[in-house]
Amino acid sequence: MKKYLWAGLIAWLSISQAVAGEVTVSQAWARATAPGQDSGVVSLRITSQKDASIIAVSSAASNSAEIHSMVHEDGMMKMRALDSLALKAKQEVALGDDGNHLMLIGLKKPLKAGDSVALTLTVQFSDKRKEKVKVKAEIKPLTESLGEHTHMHH
Ligand SMILES: [Cu+2]
Repeated sequence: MKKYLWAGLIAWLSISQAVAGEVTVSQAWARATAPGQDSGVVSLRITSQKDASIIAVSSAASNSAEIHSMVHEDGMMKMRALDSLALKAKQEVALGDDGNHLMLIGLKKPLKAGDSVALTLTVQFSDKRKEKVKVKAEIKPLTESLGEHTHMHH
């Protein structure tokens, strides 16, 4: 009788752990768009407790969302869409730094400072289990140092 109780308790514990979420996102933000700009870059920091990868990004704010890396090609920096981005267990990955960034393509309306933009990251763990991670990125004012991201797409 006691054995069954323990089995039940352990099963319950593992379920509640999965629900608690093994992926945390912090410092999510995007820069406001300039007039005529139809894409935006979201910066964020993400940590997974287990080996995993981001396999998809989506946002209701844009037609599509992609993870890009910057690559040197023919002496020029170009952006390349990644199918997935690896997350090593307990290692923070910064998107928006060192070339990798998250891009909203085909914005349905401009990103305005003070608003926020919601996106969903689909993370898959090495055991094929998936977790959808909701992210709310705060939109910060546009400044002079916009970067080249938005110009290199076209
Ligand atoms: Cu990009």
